[in-house]
Amino acid sequence: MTDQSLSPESGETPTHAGFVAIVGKPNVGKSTLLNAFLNTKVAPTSPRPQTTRRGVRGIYSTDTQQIVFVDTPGLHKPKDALGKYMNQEVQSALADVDAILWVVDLRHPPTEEDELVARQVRDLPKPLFLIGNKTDAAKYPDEAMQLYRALLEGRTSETHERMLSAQNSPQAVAALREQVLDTLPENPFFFPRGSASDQTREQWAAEIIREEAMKKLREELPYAIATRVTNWTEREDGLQRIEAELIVEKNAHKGMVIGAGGKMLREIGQAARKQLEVFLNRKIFLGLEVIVIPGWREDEEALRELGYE
Ligand SMILES: Nc1nc2c(ncn2[C@@H]2O[C@H](COP(=O)(O)OP(=O)(O)OP(=O)(O)O)[C@@H](O)[C@H]2O)c(=O)[nH]1
Ligand SMILES: [Mg+2]
Repeated sequence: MTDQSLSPESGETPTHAGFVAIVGKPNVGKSTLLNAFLNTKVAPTSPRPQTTRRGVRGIYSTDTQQIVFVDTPGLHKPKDALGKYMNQEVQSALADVDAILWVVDLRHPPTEEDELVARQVRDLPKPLFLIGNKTDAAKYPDEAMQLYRALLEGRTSETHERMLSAQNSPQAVAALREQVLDTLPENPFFFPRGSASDQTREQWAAEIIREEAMKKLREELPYAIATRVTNWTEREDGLQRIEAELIVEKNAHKGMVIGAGGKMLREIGQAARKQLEVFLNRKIFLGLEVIVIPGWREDEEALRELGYE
C-alpha cells in the first residue's frame, strides 16, 4: 500500500518507481555510470577491476518517478569467499529488479567474462539495456557493439541499446536515464524523495577511503583491504572528526599500507579527506589506523562483520 510519508503528494497522480540493476564484468564503468546518473558520488570507482564489492543503491527521483539503481560488483570467476559473496550480490540484484542495464567496454571485443554476463541476462523477461561505454576512448565502437549485441542472439524480451561515455557525456547519460524512467512500473516510492543512497554516511565514507587505498596500493594489496568507519563526531565549530580502520590480512601487509615513515597511509588519508571534504562541503579530520584480521577474505564471520553479508 502507498505509504503517504513516502509518496510525493497525496493527490491523484500515480507514481512510477522501480529497481534497475547495473551489471557487467569488472572495470567497464558501472559505478561511474551510477554516479553520472545521480550527479554525485555514491559508489567508489577506480582503474582496478573488482572495485565494487557490495550492491550499492543510488536513488534518482522526479516528482512522480523514482529509479533505484543497484550498482553491482563486476561478475567474475571468484577466487575466495569475498568473490563468491560479490557474485551473489549480482545474482540477487538480477532476481529482484524491474530492468537491467548491462554495461560493456567498447574499447575491446567481448571476453569470456562478458559471455558469462550475457548468459545471465539474455533470457530474463525484463527490459534490458545494452550500454556500450567508453565511446570517448574506443577506436571501433560500432564493430565492438555488434559483437556484444551478438551475445544476446535469441533474446525475445524488450531490449534497448545505447553507446555513450559515462565519464564524458552527461547529456547521453541523462537521455538514457529518461528512457529508463519510461520502463518503470506503477509503484509507490521506495525511498523518501531527496535520498541519494541506501548507505549510511559511515559506509559511504569507508568506501571513499577504500577507493583511495585501492588506487594507491599495488599488486594483491588493493584486494586484501577492507575499510570501516569506527567513529564520527562533530565538533562545535563544525569540524567533522572521522576515525576509520584499514583492515589487512597479514602483518606484512600492515607495513606496506603504512609505508616508509608512514608515507603511504598519509597519502591515502590526504586523498580520502579531500574527497570527503568536497562531497560533505565541510572541514574533515580523518584519522586512519591499520589493523590485521588474519585471512579475512576467507573468513565468513569476518566478512559479515565487515558488512559483506
Ligand atoms: N575513458 C573512459 N573511462 C571510463 C569511462 N567510464 C569509466 N571509466 C573508467 O573505467 C575505470 C573503471 O570504472 P568503474 O566505474 O570503477 O568500473 P566498474 O564497472 O564499476 O568496476 P568494478 O566495480 O570493479 O566492477 C575507471 O578508471 C573509470 O574512470 C568512460 O566513459 N570513458
Ligand atoms: Mg564498480
